Amino acid sequence: MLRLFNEHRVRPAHSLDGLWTLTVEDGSGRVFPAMVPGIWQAIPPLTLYRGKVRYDRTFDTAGEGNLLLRFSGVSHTADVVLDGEKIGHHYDAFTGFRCAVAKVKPGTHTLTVYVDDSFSEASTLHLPNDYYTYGGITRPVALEEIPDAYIDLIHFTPSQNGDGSWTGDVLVTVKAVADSPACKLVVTLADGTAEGEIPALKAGEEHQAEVKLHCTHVTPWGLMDGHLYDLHAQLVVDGRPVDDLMDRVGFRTVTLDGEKILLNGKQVFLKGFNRHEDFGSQGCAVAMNAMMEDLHLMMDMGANSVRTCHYPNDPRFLDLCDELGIMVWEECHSRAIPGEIMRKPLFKEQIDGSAREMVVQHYNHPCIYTWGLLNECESETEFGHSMYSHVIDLLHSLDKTRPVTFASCRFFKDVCLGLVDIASFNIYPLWYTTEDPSEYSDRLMQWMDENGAAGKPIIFSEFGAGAIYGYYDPLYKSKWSEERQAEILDRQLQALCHKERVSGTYIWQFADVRVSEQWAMHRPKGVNNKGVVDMYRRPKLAYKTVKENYTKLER
Ligand code: ADA
Repeated sequence: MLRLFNEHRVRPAHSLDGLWTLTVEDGSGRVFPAMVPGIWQAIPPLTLYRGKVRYDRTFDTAGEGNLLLRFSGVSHTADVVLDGEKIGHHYDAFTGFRCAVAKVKPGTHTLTVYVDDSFSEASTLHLPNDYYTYGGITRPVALEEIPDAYIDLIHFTPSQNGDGSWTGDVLVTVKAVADSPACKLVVTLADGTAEGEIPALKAGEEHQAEVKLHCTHVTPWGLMDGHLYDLHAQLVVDGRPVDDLMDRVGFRTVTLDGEKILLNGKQVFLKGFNRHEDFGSQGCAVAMNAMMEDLHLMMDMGANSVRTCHYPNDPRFLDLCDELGIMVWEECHSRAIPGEIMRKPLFKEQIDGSAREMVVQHYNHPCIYTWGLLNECESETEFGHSMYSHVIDLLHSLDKTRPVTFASCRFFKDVCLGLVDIASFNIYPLWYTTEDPSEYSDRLMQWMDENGAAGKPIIFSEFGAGAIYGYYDPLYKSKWSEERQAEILDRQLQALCHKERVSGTYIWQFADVRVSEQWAMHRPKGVNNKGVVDMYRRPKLAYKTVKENYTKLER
């Protein structure tokens, strides 16, 4: 399943997860059985392979009908072929895509997905970086049987009324894969029901219907107190449901009151971690039990928030955050993109794609409180200001309910803080620099307030230190020792978590992650070792330090 829950009660849906055949497209003719979801780097001869492969599998259909193939994530470029005919293309590992095919004949079908994880002119977001770009069909795949007109998307926007009741604005997008008759829309949520009309549609057309639900007896979604409700949309023809789509939503509002972040009108302080999707030998194809293990570990340390550095996450992880009441800073795919690449026309196309797909696909998650963009990119130049302004405008146009932020590292020269709703900086005092964390953060915040952040919340979106798991040096606490990391994190947390001007802190980082070959020179063992746990979630000494700081923090 692509989600934590079954998205359909009416539409037939089938998982295509499991064993596919992988053929390496390097002229070697090598063939391997490959698990989907999964990374091909988990196949020993392919651990260092970067390039093209093809995945093949068959499936059977009993009668003629329309099919919808849904991919939750392919890393990083996919070309989809059904029975020899190309039906889809997608760039970027971290957002999903779908391919609709009309009037497929009954029988056995061959599905082929060409996957490319190479670094090339065709990729401006997936680059050699301080995280690893894996290769594979890395998130779940589903095959769904759809009528001529089907429900493509439902967006839910909650608002609270003066009497404490809630209103849910629901926008349903219906697409026609073939000419379709008019039908009725029925939407149910909690104790509310609403209906709408969908007109007859021609193949390729789409229609958006808005309905409003009034819900009186609902419990708001809260921090570490997630309350979710099934939002169910159905298409009905002659009294018979012909299609449906279900999501799980929460009644909550995120607002900013000057320097404060409010959840349902109440100020929150975000005690967070930065978390890459990378778990031991599974790479970015993180299984759900591993996602839950990560969340248990973060909650055990007293965290209440996660930053999805530096890309949209697996919807199942967001579903878990929804269920647990964990607040999420999700950001579109970009980490320290070089200026010359940002200036390519292709970059604008690909960053727009990541931002748009992130918001459209993840809009309903109550856990997401802010959209982030362009981590540590060129925010100190006029060109950078125009690019940040463009992406921020796009995010605001797609979602009028959530604030926007980005994590800067352009100290004392950033020119984009005036563009955002929440001002955020990544700092590494005592690791990359020698400044005292408290003095440095005070000086930086004063500068921020003089340069666009005044009257806005401030978040320290990254801080931390490296430690090689198992390297102890109790006497000298030398660099890369676990003792040094614990000491630095303690001083950083003591400095940042107690300042009134600060609305949130995100430790860099939750777990060690593999980095690109090109970064390995700067990263012992080819790993970013700033995790509080290692790649296999074995706690370092800093685990206890973080737990003492976050669990004792009453804000
Ligand atoms: C930056 C960057 C992170 C990571 C970190 C580090 O702040 O945003 O992705 O590279 O530095 O470990 O140095």
